[in-house]
Amino acid sequence: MKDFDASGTLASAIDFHLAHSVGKTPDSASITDWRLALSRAVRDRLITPWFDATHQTYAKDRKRVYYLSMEFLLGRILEDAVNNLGLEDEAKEALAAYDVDFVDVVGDEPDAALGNGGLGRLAACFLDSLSCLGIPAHGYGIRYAHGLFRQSFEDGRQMEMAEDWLRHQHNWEFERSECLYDIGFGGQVTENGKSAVWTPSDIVMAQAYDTPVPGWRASWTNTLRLWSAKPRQIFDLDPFNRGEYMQAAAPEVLAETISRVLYPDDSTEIGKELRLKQEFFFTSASLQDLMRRFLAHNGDLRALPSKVAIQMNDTHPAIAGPELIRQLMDVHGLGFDAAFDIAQGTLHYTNHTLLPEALEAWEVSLMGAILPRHMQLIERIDDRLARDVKASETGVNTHIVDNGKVNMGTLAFTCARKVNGVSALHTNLMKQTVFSDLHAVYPDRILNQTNGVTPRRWVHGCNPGLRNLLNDTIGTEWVRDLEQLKRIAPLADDPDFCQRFMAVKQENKRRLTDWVSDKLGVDIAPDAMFDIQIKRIHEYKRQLMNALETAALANAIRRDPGAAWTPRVKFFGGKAAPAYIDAKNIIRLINDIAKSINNDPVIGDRLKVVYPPNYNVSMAEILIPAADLSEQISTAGKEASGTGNMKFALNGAVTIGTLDGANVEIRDCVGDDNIYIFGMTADQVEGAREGYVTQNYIDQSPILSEVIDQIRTGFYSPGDPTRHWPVLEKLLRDDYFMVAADFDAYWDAQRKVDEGFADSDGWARMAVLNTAHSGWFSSDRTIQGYADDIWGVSSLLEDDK
Ligand code: 9GP
Repeated sequence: MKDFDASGTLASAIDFHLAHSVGKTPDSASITDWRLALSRAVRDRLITPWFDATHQTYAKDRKRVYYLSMEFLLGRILEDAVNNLGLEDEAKEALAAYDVDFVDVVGDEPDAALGNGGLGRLAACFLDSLSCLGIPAHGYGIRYAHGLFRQSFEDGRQMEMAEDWLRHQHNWEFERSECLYDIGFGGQVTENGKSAVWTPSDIVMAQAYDTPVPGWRASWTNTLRLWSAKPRQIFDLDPFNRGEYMQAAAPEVLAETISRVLYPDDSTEIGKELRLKQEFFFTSASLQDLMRRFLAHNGDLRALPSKVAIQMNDTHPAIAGPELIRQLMDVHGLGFDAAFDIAQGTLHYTNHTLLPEALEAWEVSLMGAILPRHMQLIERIDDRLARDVKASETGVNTHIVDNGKVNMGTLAFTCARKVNGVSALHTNLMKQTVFSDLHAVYPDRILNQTNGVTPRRWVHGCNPGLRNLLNDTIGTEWVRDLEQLKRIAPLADDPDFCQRFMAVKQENKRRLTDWVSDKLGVDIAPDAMFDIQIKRIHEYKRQLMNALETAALANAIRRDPGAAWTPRVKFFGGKAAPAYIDAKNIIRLINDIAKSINNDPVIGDRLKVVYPPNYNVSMAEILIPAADLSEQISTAGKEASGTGNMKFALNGAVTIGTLDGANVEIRDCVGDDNIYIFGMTADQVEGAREGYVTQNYIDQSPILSEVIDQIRTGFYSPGDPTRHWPVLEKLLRDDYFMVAADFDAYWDAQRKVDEGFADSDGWARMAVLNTAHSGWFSSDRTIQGYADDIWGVSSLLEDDK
């Protein structure tokens, strides 16, 4: 392949782009201008490996992976690319020559917040690992004009503002104005001899934008293709000529609404028409695109499953089943059974939650109105399921269309060759609960792939001190082979190594301390234990339990300030879905508790509470390396996996957690002595439901009772004593996530943590062992598992060995 890097240093490329792409001279350039110039210069370096990977994929005609996801929570891209390409020193030096700080430049980039939380960030880690492993793959998603909302606090209340990541030029993507597909909605289906003809009433176009995704040192580079909705007709000239400008722009507005904004709900779905349109929009465009690519080289549609593996990330792209069948039947002329078999051989489905409210189900009437042809096909797929159910002689009763709703989980399961959960516990619960009937009918379909995180961003990028220590101690291979971290395990008994490891932690804590003082004006002591819970605010994640424990600890300190308290700073971070009132009430309570504690001179530095607004990927990159304690305290059985828990352990934080999701595997890896496990197991949680009375648990716990009374009497909201009653009312009426039942166990575990942290040598040992035994949680391992057990694909890098 021709080398497009051309010659020249990164410095000369930055100079070139500052002038030619940004149109500025160094003396007039702002930080944003420098960022844009650096981004262009770095992107240039990706072109050769990108073309090369594409060329090899076509030349070798091997099976490809298509990862369909409504969300890709990428965060910042520039610094990650610089790291991947090994350009950090060069970039720093080039900018320093103009007195420009690299950290300021990369920090200027807005997060690409095209996701809500764990599911979207997992997809981003998977993209990184697919490239790192050299597996030919495309990510497919939506190019939302506005990502996840920006959060601020006003008097402790969450306020939401539209996010605007595309306001400045977005320098990573390539607009493909020629790559367009029609996406239909509504209309009629007529029978035309053998086949059906769907005539949509509305058509929008999906236009592609491509972002290269480099693997480590760009040895392989895949593509993230995001779809943006465009009108078929720019505007209506007749109304425009009459001066009716709003009406003239109506087609444009209507179309662009589809890709305008990310739905801000995490783990809960609301049956909104626009959401269904978004799902179909990106799924149909992606399937049309991959079929075009496949057909350019293969005449035989039956070969599709041997050349293409499609992964449906949650049920959001579950319409892929009927849509692929529709394309195979209505566009390519296959019969239903042949089309179903091909689709089912090609599609796979990952389930990410068992929470009933998050399992998508669309009204048949809505589905029929928006996608009439698909509704017909869903009924045929349901007949196929009925046939298999009957043949299985299991006596189970399961349908896709039930009670006037299309159950998207059942649809995705029926149309998929393999279905996976995201941690061992979650996969077992899938088999026992939500999918037990389908599991009985298709016993070989469900398997587990425990989630993972990319070590490139989550250690190498965000924790330079640890990166350097690891490089000095075990060499650099751990970046691509995280199991190498095991080699530091024996050093947990080496005081010198432990001291260096904790010096890195201390430096990260100092960085965070400065950041908190700068951004929030709160002074914290870097020697205190940094105890961090960062994730979406949701009742099942139990930030409320953490807040109540914080208030209880403050009471204990006030009672006996002279005791030997282990100083703590409790960090909270996370957004609540704008319509999730109970979660927003919890945010306000946390902020009020923080205000009261932080201003109490009796408590002083023994306890501080910090809740920075607008938690996002970039903030996680500052918080996680500085954590001593990782809070993973969800009600057992409710958190499918978690990935934050893995990032913390990898960066040497010790977990306090329940036996939920991947915490179970973290415990198995790091060992019982290096984690604080408390609370009910998933079985015990279900066992405790019958006859559960919150008040009984409160009555049995003087510590919890005191805090509840304080909240009731307005201790934390003196000017407005009833402010937090809704939180109490919900807790007493419906403590579904069993905060009260687990509270005392949590309190006791926290006191053990206090003792553990006070023993600094013992704590250092635990911290080192957490990092040493986190190799299993690399997303490279996860992706290798998908490649071997689900997709049947292999690395193209292997060919060169
Ligand atoms: O809640 C799960 C989280 O536990 C998991 O780590 C993540 C990635 O698998 O997916 C989350 N699920 C969702 O966001 C919605 O299904």
